[in-house]
Amino acid sequence: MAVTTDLRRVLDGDSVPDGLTGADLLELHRRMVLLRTYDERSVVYHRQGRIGTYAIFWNHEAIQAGATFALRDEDWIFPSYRESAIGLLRGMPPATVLSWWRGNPAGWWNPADYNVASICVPIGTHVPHAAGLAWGKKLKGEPAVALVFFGDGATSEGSFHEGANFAAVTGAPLVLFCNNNHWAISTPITAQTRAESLADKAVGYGMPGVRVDGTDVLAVFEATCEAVARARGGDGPTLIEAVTYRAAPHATADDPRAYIDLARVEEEKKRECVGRYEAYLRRAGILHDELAAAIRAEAADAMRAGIAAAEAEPPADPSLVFDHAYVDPPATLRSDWEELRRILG
Ligand SMILES: Cc1ncc(C[n+]2csc(CCOP(=O)(O)OP(=O)(O)O)c2C)c(N)n1
Ligand SMILES: [Mg+2]
Repeated sequence: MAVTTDLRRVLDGDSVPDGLTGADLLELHRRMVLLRTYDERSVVYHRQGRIGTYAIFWNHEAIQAGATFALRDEDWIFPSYRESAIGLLRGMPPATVLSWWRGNPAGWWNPADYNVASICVPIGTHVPHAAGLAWGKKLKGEPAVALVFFGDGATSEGSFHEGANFAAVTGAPLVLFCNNNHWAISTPITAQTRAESLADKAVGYGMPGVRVDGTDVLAVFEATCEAVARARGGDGPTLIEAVTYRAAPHATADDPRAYIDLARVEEEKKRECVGRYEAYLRRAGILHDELAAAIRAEAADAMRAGIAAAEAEPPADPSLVFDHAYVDPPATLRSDWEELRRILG
């Protein structure tokens, strides 16, 4: 039985992955700080009633920044709700993502503008979409690859299996990126699977499976580079399992004290990914106090401008809920809409 339990790590030493310059190392830090700031501000905005329910990704910034740094602009990203702000790393304004969480149409983007697919809330249903897009790129002879993010819980869904198998048999240039944060809301990984590692599931599809420390941004980057090179070189998909721990509630609507081991959460927070990488950069003499403060201030300014722009958007027209549901709306939908319009005055 294949058991892939070794975790790939880079940050604990002082080596630098091949091909990364000092400027690249700093850019990775800037991206992680932007994501961290987005996430922490979003929790505050939620508490202030300025955005709706929000899926927190604190301590998952290394996964998101590290994996996408291995991509080219023509490569596609398929996010789940956990990677809602991934578009920021492709130049999407914070106001767009904040508008999405405000339920405002200003938050809908054209995926082709950024090569970032819509945020997927149903668990795993975007895996076949990503496999299909990647296969299409191969059929057209275009060099682009697709990378799809999903969680440990998604590996129990049919869509994950269908997408993984489809990508394998078609040799699609796809990276299947699993964030194993040990929880699917209140379901622990021990109740999710009897497999010792999620990476081992790759064996069943005939693709490589690798396991990486998901709080080590350079290890995530390296592992993703290898998977992307395989995909682009015509050798098909790879499954990456990034091992992390969910150090925040599932979302702002969740209270994990009912099920989580709070001592473990505190332990995990001590190794949180942004601080670990910052310490590495300081050891290497690349980051110092003044620069770190400037990077944080830049991210905070972007968020302040973002929420102001999102709040300046006109409120959504309620008819939108009805407009996009059916090509040929049934009569009952029309009467529902007329009733709502009467109520709204
Ligand atoms: C098809 C489907 N079933 C159930 C849900 C409800 N649900 C929302 S989040 C979640 C847990 C998913 O856990 P995981 O895949 O580990 O991702 P994480 O939230 O940890 O990032 C579930 C079951 C859903 N959104 N979609
Ligand atoms: Mg999970």
